[in-house]
Amino acid sequence: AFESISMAPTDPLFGLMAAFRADPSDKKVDLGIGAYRDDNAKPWILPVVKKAEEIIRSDPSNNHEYLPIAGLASLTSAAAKLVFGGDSPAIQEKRVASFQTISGTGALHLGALFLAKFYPRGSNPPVYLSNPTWANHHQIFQNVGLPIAQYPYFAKETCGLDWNGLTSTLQSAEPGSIILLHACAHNPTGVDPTQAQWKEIAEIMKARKLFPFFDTAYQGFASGDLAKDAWAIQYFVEQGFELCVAESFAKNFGIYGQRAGCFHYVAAPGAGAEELTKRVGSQLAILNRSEISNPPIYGAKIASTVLNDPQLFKEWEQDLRTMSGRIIAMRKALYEKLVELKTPGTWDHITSQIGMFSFTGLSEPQVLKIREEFHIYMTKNGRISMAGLNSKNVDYVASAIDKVVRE
Ligand code: PLP
Ligand code: TYF
Repeated sequence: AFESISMAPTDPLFGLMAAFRADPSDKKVDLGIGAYRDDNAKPWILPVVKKAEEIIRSDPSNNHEYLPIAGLASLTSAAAKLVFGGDSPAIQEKRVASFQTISGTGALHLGALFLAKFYPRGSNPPVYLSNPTWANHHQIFQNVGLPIAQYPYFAKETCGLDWNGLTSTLQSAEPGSIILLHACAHNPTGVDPTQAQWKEIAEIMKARKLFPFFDTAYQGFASGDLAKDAWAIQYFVEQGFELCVAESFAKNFGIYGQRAGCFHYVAAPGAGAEELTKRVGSQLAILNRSEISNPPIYGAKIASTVLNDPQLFKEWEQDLRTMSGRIIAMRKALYEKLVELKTPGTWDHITSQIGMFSFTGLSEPQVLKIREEFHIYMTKNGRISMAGLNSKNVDYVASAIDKVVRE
């Protein structure tokens, strides 16, 4: 049946990881994948996660049974409080439907599927993705048959936000269009709108009747402050939007492979909101059941144990500050070394960008050259994962950048 099937390209990011592993050089540096590494370039199990695992294992009632379709209730309720705030009126008014998913990717997929099936498709308005965005966004929304459009996001000249491009595109977007927004620590650029800019974005979206879908994969990981990293979402909820959120616990708990995440639907305030949320939830349950039956239990228990215990929660915040603090220190070290070397160009964006990634501004030929000559691996668009930098390799990376920029 599949004689004419074409060969799909390999995933560029996973290809980059494989090329790094195959490189025998002892100088090699992995700035590819967005996963946290400690100062010895090793994966880091958060101390609070180790504690939570001990608690789970020593609980005599622990088992490996199936979770309900909507997932672990103690996780989904704590996850909602984490993104929307502990005293969120939306939660109090019971207009939030929360489902545990296969990490952030699964949350995006459940949301995309729900939108493809139930969002009013009158004139078939598109889902707008930022340009650039996390490459998987394109596939996730395309795979459920939704039309894709893009809004400009990154200004090459400044390595900052393309504010005019962004706002003029939203202003001319067809009413009803769905706008995918990165809540914080934009992947791949590391560029976030300011709070004043978020307010303007909300104003335009309200006036143009655009539908927000937030992707939050870096809460607490970006600034080290959980509330600050959720500010944009909480502002939009406060403004009365009906919206969706895809929440990942991969990065902020360092439980990547456990696939813990949540999808949230929030109804606009007003009469009937609670009843509408129940109906939406009933349909989400059918979708989750047909896609995954029920979500995985172990990562959910880890996150739930930490989120529901005030003492562990405090320790988690400390671990988040350890990760975000090390990344911010590496940004500063890289910047200072480039300045010291008088590397041609401006490098302020290295320290003004936020989160796991930095868009260096290096061109594709420069990226390939730095890989061949210096064994430093980054994605072709010049994105580096800051977590791959450490006190032992940052000077080496800076001098390699310096050399390819001068060539
Ligand atoms: N969204 C963005 C922007 C991401 O960068 C990521 C991970 O890199 C995700 C979502 C979801 O990742 P996961 O499915 O591992 O939670
Ligand atoms: O580095 C990035 O941008 C991510 C990494 O399930 C990643 O794409 C890898 C696997 C996954 C989610 C994210």
